[in-house]
Amino acid sequence: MKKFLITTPIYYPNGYPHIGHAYSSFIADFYARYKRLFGYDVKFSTGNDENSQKIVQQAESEGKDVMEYLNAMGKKREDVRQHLQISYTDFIRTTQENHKKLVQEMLQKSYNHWDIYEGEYKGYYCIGCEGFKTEKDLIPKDWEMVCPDHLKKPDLITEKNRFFKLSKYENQIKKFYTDHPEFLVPEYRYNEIKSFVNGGLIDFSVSRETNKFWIPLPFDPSQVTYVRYDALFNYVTASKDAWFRNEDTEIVHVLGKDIVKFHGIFWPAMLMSVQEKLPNKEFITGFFTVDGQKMSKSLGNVIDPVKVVDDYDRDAVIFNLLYDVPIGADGDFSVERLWHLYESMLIGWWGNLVNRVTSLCKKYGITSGKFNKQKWETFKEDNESKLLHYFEEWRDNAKIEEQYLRKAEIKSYLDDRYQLVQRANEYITRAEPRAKYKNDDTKNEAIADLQFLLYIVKNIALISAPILINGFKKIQDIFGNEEFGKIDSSKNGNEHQFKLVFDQEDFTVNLNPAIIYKKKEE
Ligand code: ME8
Repeated sequence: MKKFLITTPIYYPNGYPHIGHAYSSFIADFYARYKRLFGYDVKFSTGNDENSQKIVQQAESEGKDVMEYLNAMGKKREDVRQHLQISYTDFIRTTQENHKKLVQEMLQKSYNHWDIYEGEYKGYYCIGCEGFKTEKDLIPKDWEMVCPDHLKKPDLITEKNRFFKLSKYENQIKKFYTDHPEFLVPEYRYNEIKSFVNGGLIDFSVSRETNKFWIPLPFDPSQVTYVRYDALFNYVTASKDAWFRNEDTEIVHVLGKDIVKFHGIFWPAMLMSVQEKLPNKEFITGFFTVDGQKMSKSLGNVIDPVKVVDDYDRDAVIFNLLYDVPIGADGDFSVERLWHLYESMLIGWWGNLVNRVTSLCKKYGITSGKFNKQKWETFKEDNESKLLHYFEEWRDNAKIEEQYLRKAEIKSYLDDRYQLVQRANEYITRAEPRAKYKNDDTKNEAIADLQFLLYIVKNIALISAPILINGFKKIQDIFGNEEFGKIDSSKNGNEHQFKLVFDQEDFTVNLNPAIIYKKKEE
């Protein structure tokens, strides 16, 4: 079985996750579910980045013991991700023993390859970024030079550090980029990274002497790893077997534009140094603002994903985030927009279609869905949806991969799916099954149209299975078809079921019509 590993960044647990954190997790979740349905053995890792100075500060400011604080946050975040139905298989906390051990192993390997050396670091360190800064990284504010992201003056430090020889890998990295033209998506981010590398790479610090809480270097226990080094290796901790031992594993990282240099440049070099396999792909997301402003505690505009999922539906939130913004671009989140999309697209188009078709079928005692070649030709006519052309051969995963997934074109996947939904709505309006059913001459035609529409609804629902997961579950209940009811995108091993149901051109139903998305009371 082909193996697939998808990851989210591991988030700093110095606060509660917001809608931006949910965004990257939702994207990874879509991929994990999709790949499971198409027969991959999926590992999906996420977690908390705990070896960070700002966590120590946060715990201290709350008067808590650091480990106690981390345990509470770890539990809270895992609960949030479960609440959002993120189908991860591994939740990594970087204070866990196997991670520490692995990081030490990796450091030792790089050290043995002469890639880590001692030096003195004199310069700025921004705790917000957990990163070293040069003068040219800073911007002026109130007569001081500050970090552009955190608007705080970084600490000026002088200390003994160990450095990683990034410069040694410059040519190898360039070659890797040439050999893997689609490694980083979207392309404009890849171009930025390439031109950064063309500007010349300088070695970076991987350890500090200050904090005794972090992971000691095996070859110099007076030093502890710098968080950017240890955090990246969480991906290996999560998947040691799949990653290390299986050359065929497809590895995909999802991350935000804020950490693209670490993932696009440092990470490949670190892996080259320890002679491990490199990821196949990195999807770089943009950032969300809220009502046009950066999310911040002081502005009080931080969106809690749990609350919006409870207020609307998980399907509405994921749909809003992925439908409105192509992967890579920045976006804006607003509750008005969420409400609008929920009402118009989920309830108006999709929910209504399912309800119209299944209620009429139930009313007229129809107990089967049927494909019909002639009706299919009418349905297809003038339809622009690319998905339509793949609809007939949906099980040909390669085409969908090629068209949508390879370049993270999730927005167009949803757009094209919506064209099918619209088409089906138009079809039922034009077919006038209610009127035709009343007339003996046209009654059979009405029945055939509705049977055909049941087939269409079934397959559009299957296309939505990895994304509109709550609606999908409800449709499974409505259909009352045993095989259909068994499909579950949160678990490996469903592919036979999925194919079987997709291919069913004549199937029985035991309809139990219900509303899939409830109107929200204002
Ligand atoms: O950087 N819009 O953790 P972090 C969209 N621990 N996505 C957002 C976002 C927003 N407004 N805000 C955050 C770290 N994100 C490190 C990562 S990985 C080895 C170490 C998402 O808690 C986005 O994916 O600051 C970003 O890369 C990630 O959260 C950063 O989370």
